[in-house]
Amino acid sequence: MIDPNDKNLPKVDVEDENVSEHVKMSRRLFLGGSTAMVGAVGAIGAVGLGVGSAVLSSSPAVAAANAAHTVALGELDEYYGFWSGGHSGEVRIMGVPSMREIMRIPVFNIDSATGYGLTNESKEVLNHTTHLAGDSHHPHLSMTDGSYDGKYAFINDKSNSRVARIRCDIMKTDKICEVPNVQAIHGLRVQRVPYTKYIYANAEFVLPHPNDGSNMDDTEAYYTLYSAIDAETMTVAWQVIVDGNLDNTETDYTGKYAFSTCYNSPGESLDLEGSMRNERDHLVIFNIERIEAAVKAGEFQKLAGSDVPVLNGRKGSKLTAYVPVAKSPHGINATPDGKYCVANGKLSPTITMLEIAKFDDLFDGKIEPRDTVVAEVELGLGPLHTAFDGRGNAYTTLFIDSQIVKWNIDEAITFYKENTEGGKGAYIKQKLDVHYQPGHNHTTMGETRDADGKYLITLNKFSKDRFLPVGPLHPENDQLIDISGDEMVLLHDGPAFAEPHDVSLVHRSKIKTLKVWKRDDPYFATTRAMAKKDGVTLETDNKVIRDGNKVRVYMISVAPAFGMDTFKVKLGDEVTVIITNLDMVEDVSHGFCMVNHGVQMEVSPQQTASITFIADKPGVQWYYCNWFCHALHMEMRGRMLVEV
Ligand code: CUK
Ligand code: CUA
Repeated sequence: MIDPNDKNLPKVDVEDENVSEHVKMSRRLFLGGSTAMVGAVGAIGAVGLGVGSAVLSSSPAVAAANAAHTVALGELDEYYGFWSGGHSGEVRIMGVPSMREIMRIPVFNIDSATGYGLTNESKEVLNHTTHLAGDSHHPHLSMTDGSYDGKYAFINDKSNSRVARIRCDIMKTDKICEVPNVQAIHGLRVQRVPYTKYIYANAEFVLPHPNDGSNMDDTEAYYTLYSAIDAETMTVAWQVIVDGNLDNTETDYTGKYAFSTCYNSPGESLDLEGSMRNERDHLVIFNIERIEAAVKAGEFQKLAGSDVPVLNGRKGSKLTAYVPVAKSPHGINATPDGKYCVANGKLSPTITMLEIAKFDDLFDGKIEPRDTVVAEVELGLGPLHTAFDGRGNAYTTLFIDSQIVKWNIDEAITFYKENTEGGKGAYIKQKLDVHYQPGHNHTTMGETRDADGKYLITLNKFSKDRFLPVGPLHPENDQLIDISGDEMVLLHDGPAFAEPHDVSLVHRSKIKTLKVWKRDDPYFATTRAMAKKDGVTLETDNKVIRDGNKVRVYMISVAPAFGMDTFKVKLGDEVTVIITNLDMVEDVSHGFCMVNHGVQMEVSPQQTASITFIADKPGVQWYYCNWFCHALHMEMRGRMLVEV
């Protein structure tokens, strides 16, 4: 993330006539005319850059937009928002435009409400990992023919190099892939066309290989890899070695190409200064057909400790192409018509726009890498991510300027081609102040063919003075903006706990969830197999099975009672409690909590859930239902009698 105090920030010369007025303007205001202001992060937003801002006015446009976005009591939102939870490790579902938080989905974190990370079913999902922490950045849903198909959501874990899958019918994490040979999975996108066969994942940090401590000083030999993960099996299909540090990634609308922003293009710099020294970094384009052919032809190696085919995609390889783009590119976003992708410059006031149809010629050697560039668009300071409305406009977050800039794609291309002085900056339609320091933004259906240009969410890293103070740690501020008209209108401030990086906004017609679990759900298939071995029918039996010092306690639950109000074990036994909720009524979830044992879990209607613990305390140990289910919910309890 950019520190506005950083002395390495792009220096914008306000006297330079090649720098357009709006950049000078924002830079001047950022500097506040005196160096004393440079350190005043808090002042950036507070002074209000005021370039075309409509935020605080009470114009008819604002009033109309506010009325239009109101979701009346009892009514449902039009969109699901899948919010990443950053280093909380989870995913959150918000309703848009109401901005009501509807559900949390634990993914890489422990969750005491649902028992995720504690139950046997969730431990299986987590591969019995010891890492119960995560840093989730990029939630993206599976697609067919370039639009959401409602099957899965995927999200990366930067902190433990994983990718997780969430089933959208039950909204639970159901598989996690640990990516070998790399550290810090950051960028993540799905294949859009013809369907999501692969999830593409960037590993950010370069490493020596083999990373066994033998070659840590040979920094020239460090590299990182790009991974394709099979969306069904959630295993890595292949990896490609690249030059530079991979940042974000994106795919096209044909299925032929994926592309990633890379900073630190020399590849060998491990420190901040070195990684910023190049004037240009690059976009690396992956030719998926060629990569798959090379895998088939056996043109790969394997790295120590994994069976994944690893291909060479460094500069000069036929599998990749490297296109120089604006310094330290961060976000990479494809337009909904599939024509262009834009690499956001971060340390440059510009973004680089490439024409995807030219990639064929590039790989055939007919044109040079820079021939794919159709515009360098000057927007303002700290462009990080860009979203689209499907009407030819783009919306880019300016981290340092604390603004969203709306610009017209065709006009920017024409301006770049003709370089008409009079047209300078005319492609910019509006700059709207946001509060403060935006990272990602996302439009409704904006990463699909069905971009509908209704709302934009901006995920702002700082909230400063916008909410009641809650101590040194502040929430972030997720703002909702109406983009349906000519003018962007800010509608809503949404405080958010650490740290939504990214969001996907999905029309509600695309998501079909189950009302109650299906009894044959694969989520508890392992538990069902265990019951079968024990001769237990989950749906009817209340039974205690002893197997040495292992005890399996099977019981049903029907509001407001467990199938057993007492069971006996011996001190030191390893106890597994397996509960099957026979309630058919939607919303009647039960829970199981064994007091003083760190044991709790959710058992929703028609679900089976199990949890294992040691009976390490003698005597009476109470258990109870911890999800409010019935007027007699408090009475839904029982005793585990631990004999010595
Ligand atoms: S990154 Cu956080 S603001 Cu991880 Cu997508 Cu750009
Ligand atoms: Cu069952 Cu509360």
